[in-house]
Amino acid sequence: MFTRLTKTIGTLGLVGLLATAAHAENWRGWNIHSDGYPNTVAMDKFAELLEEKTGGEITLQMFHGGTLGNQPDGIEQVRIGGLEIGNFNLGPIGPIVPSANVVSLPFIFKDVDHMFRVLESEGGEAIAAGMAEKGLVPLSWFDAGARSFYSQKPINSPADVTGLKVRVMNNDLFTGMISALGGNPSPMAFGEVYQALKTGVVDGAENNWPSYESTGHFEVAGFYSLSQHLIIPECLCINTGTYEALSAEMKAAVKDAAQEAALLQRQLWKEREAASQEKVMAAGVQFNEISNKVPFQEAMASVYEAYLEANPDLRGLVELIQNTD
Ligand code: BDP
Repeated sequence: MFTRLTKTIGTLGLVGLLATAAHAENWRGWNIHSDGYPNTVAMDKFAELLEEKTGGEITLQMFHGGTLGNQPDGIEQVRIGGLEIGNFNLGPIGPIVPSANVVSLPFIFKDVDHMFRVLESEGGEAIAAGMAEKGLVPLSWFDAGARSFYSQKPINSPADVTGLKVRVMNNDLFTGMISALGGNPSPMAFGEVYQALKTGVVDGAENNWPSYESTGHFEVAGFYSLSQHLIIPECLCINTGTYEALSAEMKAAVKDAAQEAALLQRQLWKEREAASQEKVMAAGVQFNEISNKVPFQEAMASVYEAYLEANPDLRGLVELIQNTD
């Protein structure tokens, strides 16, 4: 009896060990971009580093190209824990997290470096805290350059936007922005924009050089006007509950992997921005610098007013960004 019990305990011990090994977590991650895009490469690198740094305790299967649904759905999935990981633009996160929406105010950042300086300051902490409360912990920040308008004619002043149907990401700040320029905003999923431009459902859209190129939008909207009206960061985000359930050691490993992936993304981003611009220009895209952006900036007063009216407590954050060098 005694021997049998010892044996049983021995077997249970082994089973216990196996159970621990099999207890490894398998995460799933959302990404909208196609193969070779800086974010896609960086997310694959993140998966690799995650496994390495957690000693195989955590693995991640990435789903690229928006195969797990459009961006608002992906955000919702990570928020509720249906998925653990996502690379998201803060544009469509803004409607859920008012503090994170500050980065979607047109012309709020002077340039990408200014944006990163803010993210690394207390401004970034306020944004991250707001996101974590709503289910999304940003583990690191990606570069998404500056977004500019493109259509079938050059845009040099707000008057050129008057009457144009322009696709925007889902966020009232962006519909407000187009309306303030006299255009007709059309919020739409990223994957639908090519057809919409091609069939004339919209006259124009706005994005950075790499997305303008990777989606083929340049084939159907051949004038790129350098308005650089939005400089919005992206996050490598994790579901808050998933992150909070980790040990301190695992949290550090996950965070490390995300930081390293972000450094890679930022480096690849710079290279891709130049390569994408070169590619579309070689394909015949006409590109114009906008010599005077002030009328565009001035037209945004109503967008800022609406944001501050809805979020009076965030005036300090807006001013902090405006006062950061
Ligand atoms: C790209 C972002 C992607 C957005 C897309 C869009 O990287 O997250 O979904 O723009 O315009 O630049 O929807």
